[in-house]
Amino acid sequence: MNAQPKPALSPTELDAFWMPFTANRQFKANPRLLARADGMRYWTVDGREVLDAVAGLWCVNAGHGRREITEAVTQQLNTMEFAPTFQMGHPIAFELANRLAAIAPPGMDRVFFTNSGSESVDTALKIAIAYHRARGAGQRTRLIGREKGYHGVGFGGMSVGGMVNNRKIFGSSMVPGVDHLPHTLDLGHNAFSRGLPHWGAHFANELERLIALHDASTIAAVIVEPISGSAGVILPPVGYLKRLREICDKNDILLIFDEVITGFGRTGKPFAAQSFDVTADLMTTAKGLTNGAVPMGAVFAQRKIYDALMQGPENAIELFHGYTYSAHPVACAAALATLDIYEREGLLTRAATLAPKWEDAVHSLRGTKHVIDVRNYGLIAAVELDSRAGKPGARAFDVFLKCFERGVMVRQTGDVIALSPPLIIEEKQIARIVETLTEVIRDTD
Ligand code: PXG
Repeated sequence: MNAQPKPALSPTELDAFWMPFTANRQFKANPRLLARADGMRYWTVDGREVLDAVAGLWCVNAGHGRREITEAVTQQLNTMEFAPTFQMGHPIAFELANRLAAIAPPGMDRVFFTNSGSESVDTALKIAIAYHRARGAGQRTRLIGREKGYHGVGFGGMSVGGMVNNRKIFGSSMVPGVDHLPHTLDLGHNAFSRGLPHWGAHFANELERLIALHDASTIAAVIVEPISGSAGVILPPVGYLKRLREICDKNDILLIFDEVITGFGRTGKPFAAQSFDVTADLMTTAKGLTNGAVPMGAVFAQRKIYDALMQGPENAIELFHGYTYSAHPVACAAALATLDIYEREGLLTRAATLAPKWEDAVHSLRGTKHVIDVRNYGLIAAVELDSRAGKPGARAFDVFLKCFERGVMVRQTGDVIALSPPLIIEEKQIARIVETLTEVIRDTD
């Protein structure tokens, strides 16, 4: 099926939209415009088909154009387009929270709704601080993130994040009292590991060093992505997350897993916490929650956290936090329809079934010119290229462009090509992605 070609936009028509995380001038000189999507594919405005190897931006886990979601959203818009959730409620918000609690890691059965991953992160950080205060430990306000971490772009998420370009120009505006663990990427020890690397669990012990420096009594929470996405797919060494959990437990520090990209089936279980058998105290999600169809995020909390905050007079608001669009009815309808699809089609565990084929396919890139590492887990992979002298990121950007020209959409970050296809992917499409990538890398200087 071909999309109807649409007239191209003239250069001046591209001016007004200040594009996010984009080289605006470069893009506008040679725009890549998408017009339509279905299943595993996009079509460009000029009708060219592009295989989606990144689920949009790690969010369209059930593939594009899911009619059930469209219908649920349409029906909700026709019934009640908006309802407040401050001192009011609407039934499907409660239904969705219950459905999410049922697939969550053990004990995480309280759900706070947001509209994005960034809002989920800032919400979780605030809940962590409020929790300690409610228990009489109001001095626990320090937050610990990790180098190369990405937790969105709010002030809280930026501060605990560890990607230099996202931080350096806002340096003096960071949330105070934040420190960072070292990242766990080490090509010297772990290049071309299949699945989780076996070397590096000891990086978790750095948390003890930070505790010795700041004292546990000042630390509210540690936030990490179980698998980092934006920094170029960094996997936790075997035993690393368990060790973090132990140190947090010993010191009464909350552990927050940022599962914005790992949530909803990406790792082969509903959440990475379940794949790695480590449960956090708070868990941030977004993206796959609605299959990307409507913006929505959700923070999952252990019941003990919710209960600790349910104190004071009954008429008192317990947590002064929330968004006009928390549990927006249209987003709730999209999320419920999405969960129905995930469950009916077994998508929350399909990545585990496909993972061995995916792993073999992506590791076939080992030995290709420029390739210095391949990393994978579930339906995630990264191919790291050596950088051109003095031009970090340039080679991978060329690869990204050429893949797009040859009909495959990948993501580039630094000199890493990241892959995170919709969970409905078929084996022949895995082969197509890897063949295209191999050819393109071979053809790139
Ligand atoms: N936490 C994590 C772990 C994320 O990956 C966010 C928070 C922020 O979510 P919002 O919805 O506010 O953007 C993210 C977002 C990429 C890529 O290609 C990753 C994200 C966004 C855009 C691109 O790796 N992650």
